[in-house]
Amino acid sequence: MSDSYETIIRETDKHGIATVTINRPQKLNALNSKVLDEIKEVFDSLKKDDRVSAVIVTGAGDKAFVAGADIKELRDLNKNTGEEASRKGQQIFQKIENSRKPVVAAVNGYALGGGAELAMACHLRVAGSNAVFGLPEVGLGLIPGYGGTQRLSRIVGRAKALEMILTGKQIDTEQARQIGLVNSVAEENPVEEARKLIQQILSKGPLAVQKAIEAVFTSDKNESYRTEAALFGELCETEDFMEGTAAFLEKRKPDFKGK
Ligand code: CO8
Repeated sequence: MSDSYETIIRETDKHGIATVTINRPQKLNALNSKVLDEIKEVFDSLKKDDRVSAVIVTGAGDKAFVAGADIKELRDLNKNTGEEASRKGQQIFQKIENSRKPVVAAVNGYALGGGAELAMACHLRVAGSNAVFGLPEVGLGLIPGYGGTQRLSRIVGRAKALEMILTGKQIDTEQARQIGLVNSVAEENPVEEARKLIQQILSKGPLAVQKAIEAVFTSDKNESYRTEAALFGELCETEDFMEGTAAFLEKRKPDFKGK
């Protein structure tokens, strides 16, 4: 079965494993409002679809999983709309995490900023040898705003999370595996590796699998996500944010003033 969206491809195989492919390869699958709306739509529909038992999320093309939120769209945000946009994205990503059907990210290239946050909202992550993870937001005068400050700390621990968030540095597949950001590394195709992992899970008691996911995520608190969104919004009113995003679009180094 295959459904098509404007920026997403949704397919389901005979085992009930759905694949959601973010499909904007010319912009390295960057998350604009349309993509986010369609991620919400597709996860609402997957939840209701009894033929679907598990989901793989991946990116179109051979270069990127998702290279982040669309920086061009970020430029127009102010304090209020920035906070709102962050909350909206957080709520969409929470839909993924709240899925009781296992969701595995198959990371095939750049997973930066919002892209890394999307991968972290999935329950498990499989990476190809060309995967690159990073939270480059501070280089744009921003912070992660789709739950990354919370999820990265939970997945890899606060010290490693802080190091990645404060330096904005990129790490490769092997480094991501070493710190536990990636569950397994695909020799060849990460989608096929994700499928194998899911097949192991689907051979277990389906109700137990659902309850296990629910139990593992039960301690996550909403308040910390609200704080992240409010801080993200505050930064949208700074000169550093205007400079950081302008510098990216003009393909130059930013000149931050701390204002
Ligand atoms: N947004 C918009 N366009 C993008 C993005 C992006 N995040 N990433 C890549 N593109 C575009 C480029 O502008 C380029 O477009 P064009 O061909 O029209 O110039 C095209 O994709 C191809 O990219 P490059 O030419 O840059 O490809 P390279 O191979 O030279 O570089 C990189 C690949 C290193 C991945 C580079 O594209 C890059 O650094 N991208 C941006 C990465 C980044 O900073 N991501 C974080 C964005 S901020 C974020 O995600 C915040 C999340 C929280 C938001 C919360 C509320 C809204």
